[in-house]
Amino acid sequence: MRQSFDLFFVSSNNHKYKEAKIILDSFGINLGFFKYELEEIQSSSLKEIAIKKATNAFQKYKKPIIVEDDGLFINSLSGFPGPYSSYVFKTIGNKGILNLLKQNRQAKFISIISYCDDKNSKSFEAQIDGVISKKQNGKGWGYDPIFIPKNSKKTFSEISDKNSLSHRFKALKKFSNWYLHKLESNDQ
Ligand code: ITT
Repeated sequence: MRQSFDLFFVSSNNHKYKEAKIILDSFGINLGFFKYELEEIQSSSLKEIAIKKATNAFQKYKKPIIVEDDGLFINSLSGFPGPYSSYVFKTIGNKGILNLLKQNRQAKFISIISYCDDKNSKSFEAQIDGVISKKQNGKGWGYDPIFIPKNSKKTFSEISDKNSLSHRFKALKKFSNWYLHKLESNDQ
């Protein structure tokens, strides 16, 4: 039997979808997946990149969709890798990042969730502060083995509650508040 979804997540990244699905399930939103690598514009603004990805995704699938653009911003590297996080992970990876850092290890993850349908285009931004660990700890995906969220001693890879405190959780929570309200108003 085919399942029917309220909303679709468009991304090339299975990890992002899996986390988004768990988070939105907890708000009662049933999230489907279109696995597709959307073209990314060159921009220093995550929001601009996310909005463009969302518009393109809606034009392609003609269904209510969300996309997400993330960046890891490291203070002592003036915000690098920021909007280039995906490319930097694929090239120098966590080892390369660790080699670049000295004392100041402050960093933050930012998530932008962009929604698009035939009437609306909306974006929601959230961040989580933290530090970059001295070595890789745990077996998570992406930068999880080197990112320690504020008030924790463990990396994202080592904690069990990442999905209730991450940048993704916070941005999706803002999105859900808006989206569920929109559905309610449409029903009246
Ligand atoms: P899209 O197809 O959705 O664009 P992507 O992997 O290219 O997938 P981004 O452009 O948003 O996604 O890249 C951000 C990169 O930052 C991503 O590839 C990961 O390496 C990393 N990243 C983002 N969120 C993360 C998280 O929660 N934990 C670990 N790494 C994360």
